[in-house]
Amino acid sequence: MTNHWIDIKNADAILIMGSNAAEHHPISFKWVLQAKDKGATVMHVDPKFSRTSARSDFHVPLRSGTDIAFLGGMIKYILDNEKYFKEYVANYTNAALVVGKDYGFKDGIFTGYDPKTRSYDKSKWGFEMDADGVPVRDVSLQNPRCVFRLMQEHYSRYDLDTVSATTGVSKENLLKVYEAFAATGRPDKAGTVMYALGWTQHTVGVQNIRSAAIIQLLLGNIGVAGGGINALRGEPNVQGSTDHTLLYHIIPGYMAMPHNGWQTYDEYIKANTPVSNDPMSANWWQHKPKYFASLLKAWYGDHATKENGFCYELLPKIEKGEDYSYMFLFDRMYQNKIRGGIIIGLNPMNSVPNTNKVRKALDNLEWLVTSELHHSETTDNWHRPGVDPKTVKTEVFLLPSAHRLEKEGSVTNSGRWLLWHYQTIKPAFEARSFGDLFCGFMKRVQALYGKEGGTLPEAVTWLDYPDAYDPDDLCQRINGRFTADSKVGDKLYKKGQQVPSFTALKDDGSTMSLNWLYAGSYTEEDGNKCKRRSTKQTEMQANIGLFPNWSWCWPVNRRILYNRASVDLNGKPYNTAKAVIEWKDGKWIGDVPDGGWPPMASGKGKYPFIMSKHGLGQIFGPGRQDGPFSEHYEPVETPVDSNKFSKQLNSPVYKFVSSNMDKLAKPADPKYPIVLTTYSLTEHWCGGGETRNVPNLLEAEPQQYVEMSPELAQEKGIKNGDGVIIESARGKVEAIAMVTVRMRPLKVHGRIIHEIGMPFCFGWTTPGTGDATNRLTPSVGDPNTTIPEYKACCVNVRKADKLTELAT
Ligand SMILES: Nc1nc2c(c(=O)[nH]1)N[C@H]1C(S)=C(S)[C@@H](COP(=O)(O)OP(=O)(O)OC[C@H]3O[C@@H](n4cnc5c(=O)[nH]c(N)nc54)[C@H](O)[C@@H]3O)O[C@H]1N2
Ligand SMILES: Nc1nc2c(c(=O)[nH]1)N[C@H]1C(S)=C(S)[C@@H](COP(=O)(O)OP(=O)(O)OC[C@H]3O[C@@H](n4cnc5c(=O)[nH]c(N)nc54)[C@H](O)[C@@H]3O)O[C@H]1N2
Ligand SMILES: [Mo]
Repeated sequence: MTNHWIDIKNADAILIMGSNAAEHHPISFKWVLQAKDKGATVMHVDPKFSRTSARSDFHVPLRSGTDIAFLGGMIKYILDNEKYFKEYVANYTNAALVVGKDYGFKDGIFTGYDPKTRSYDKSKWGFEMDADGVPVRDVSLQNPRCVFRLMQEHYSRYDLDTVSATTGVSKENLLKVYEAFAATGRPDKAGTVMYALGWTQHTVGVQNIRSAAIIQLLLGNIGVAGGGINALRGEPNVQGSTDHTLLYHIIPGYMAMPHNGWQTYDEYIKANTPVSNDPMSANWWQHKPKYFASLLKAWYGDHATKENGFCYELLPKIEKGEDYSYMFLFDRMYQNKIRGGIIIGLNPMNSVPNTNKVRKALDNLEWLVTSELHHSETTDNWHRPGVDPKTVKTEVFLLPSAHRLEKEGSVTNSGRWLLWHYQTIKPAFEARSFGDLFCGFMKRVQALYGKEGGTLPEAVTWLDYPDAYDPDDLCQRINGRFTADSKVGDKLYKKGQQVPSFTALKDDGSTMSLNWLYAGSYTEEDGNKCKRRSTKQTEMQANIGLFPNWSWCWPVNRRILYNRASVDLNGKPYNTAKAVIEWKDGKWIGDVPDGGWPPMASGKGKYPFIMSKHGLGQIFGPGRQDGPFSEHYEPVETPVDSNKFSKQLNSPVYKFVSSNMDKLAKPADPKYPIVLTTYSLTEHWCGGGETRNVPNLLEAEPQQYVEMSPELAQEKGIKNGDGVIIESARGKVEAIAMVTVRMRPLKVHGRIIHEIGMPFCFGWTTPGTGDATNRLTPSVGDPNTTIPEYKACCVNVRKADKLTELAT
């Protein structure tokens, strides 16, 4: 989230799109309803009517996978009707920058596309630079090559008729949302966007969010109270796990994963440290070497020195351009290229797409280590239905895990707040927390490498790994310490003391930190700030509910990111009634500003979007794999055979794996004419591995079902409660028909398209409940993130003669 949970109450308009916030993020809804009570308009744009829709002012159904068409139409509406916040757009976004001559867009493809590699050469999307290497700007927005004009041209195709025919949303409904949300393009109004998987789980997932970013920048809604782009994060600590990187392509603090193209420390630093010649741009990532060197110091301790590149060369490096995310990992496993693995804290045999394939892939492992609370479809894959256990060679180790109530540590919520999670009771018997398990495990691996050597043993033996898991010590290391006596301002810090902030981190080896973004969370002065529970705040802070002394949030306890965009060039808040910061008597008051520079009018200020190279909000986003502007493409499996916006049907760069089990339906395939979307349930948790073992939750939602409209049910001769079979190009799933007006038939390309919806929480280890919905979904993903397209694929549905998976 750019903002935080409480801040939602400050919104004048709330667009909930691609999330079922009331059911899956109930904490958010307390604040949504407070805003609504004060007059905010709450809108839910979603294929399915849910409890979120019920509490919104209105629900607008759309066809899954058409959000860019919907949002592109909103961009056009804002531009045509001059609803945008002109001063903000000109001063704080890159609308005024002039784009280089190489950029162009034709027939649905941006310049720089290579059909052989299915990828773009992003250097074609650069800005024009002046003689000093500073981007050329035209704040009058008249230059025909400036971002503003190119955006106008790009989205001119997104007229109401075309958008309506693509999305299945009536023109009246489109206008209802556009008008209500665009009304926040005034300095004294704010609109917020709340999204989750309905936007991300698509082959155009990142561009869905880019569309929202463009809208929010046009309306001046970033950096302000009640505004922002707010990702409602999923698993309880998914924000923390992203920050500390349970991902293959980044390392803690959002720095790139080393690959074989960067063999030395210097090569890594050169490739990853952006340079800006613009004196107005803070270009914050110029400090990356300090954060990276401190991270290496935290990993390799005294072994890491400036002379040996802080042991950079010991780090394992991925192959440049390779994808190591689930879809690709399981594909490698399917191809017999992986011998063993550790799967802890997830149940991929239920939650990964094309489950029939991944279940088979897992059979190829010689050994598998799991740690669980229960038996799951993953731990027990070797004796799944239809498989003779004697034919499966995998040796499975199932270690008992401590439950979260038996663990202690920090949890980071969607608003980037760090909260301390206290242990309630000690783990029973041999159950261990992940930290405990891994400390013991790594110590043994280190001892083995110490004794037996091997290839590059120092990579393991030199790691500064704690002897035992101690969450308090780990939080201190995450914050970072001085590794030599150091001075910050007038204050002397001793070696071993905590760094006060990331501004104290150095690239000379005198500091270590496991995550620069968390520096400041555990200091000498204040101790562990995750534990802070003070409601003390100034009147200005209380006015918008900042609560700066309750927990701590990254970065530097800034509660609203990019908040210098909430003030004018003189530092005066655009919206005085809900000011976030203000320049008063020579200093900033309110929230922690994005850098302490004086206001821009002083001539000594900096642009507010300090994390982007040019300091400006990116309406034109040249860093993405699939284009600098968003563009509607159909999902990879689509019920239509053309794209009304261009000749290009699907994203030209979406990711996929191909094997004999990765079949896809053809566009408008008559065998699979119905759109399927999938989602979580209030009563279960994700793949259900945990909640199916909780009797009262299972009683509340006992069986696999499929939601379908009465119109579709009638067409197919299906009655509410009937057993049905849903079939895709990859598999079949049994379900009970839930015939409901919550799903609506939609008029798309001049004909009726049906969409159905299914939860994905049921699995065979809980007898009679049904089995994985993901046996239907395809292994295709977003080109930037490889998140699978769980939210849109094509299927058919028919009445079942007999059910085998479901108890009747
Ligand atoms: N009770 C409960 N809470 C949970 C979870 C749980 O399993 N149970 N899971 C947690 C996790 S890990 C996560 S990631 C989050 C998920 O939170 P959400 O993303 O809110 O949940 P989902 O149910 O996956 O999907 C959200 C909505 O997207 C809609 N949708 C589907 N396709 C599209 C589309 O193309 N466009 C648009 N606009 N909408 C679409 C669905 O109809 C659904 O209403 O919830 C978290 N909270
Ligand atoms: N079709 C479809 N598929 C989806 C999605 C969708 O919307 N549609 N959503 C996707 C999303 S957003 C997510 S996050 C994934 C979730 O996918 P998974 O992460 O695979 O699902 P969970 O059911 O949360 O699995 C967690 C497992 O960990 C166990 N567990 C719980 N606590 C602990 C613990 O403290 N220690 C250990 N060792 N184990 C524990 C539980 O018993 C459970 O078996 O699913 C994805 N898959
Ligand atoms: Mo999630």
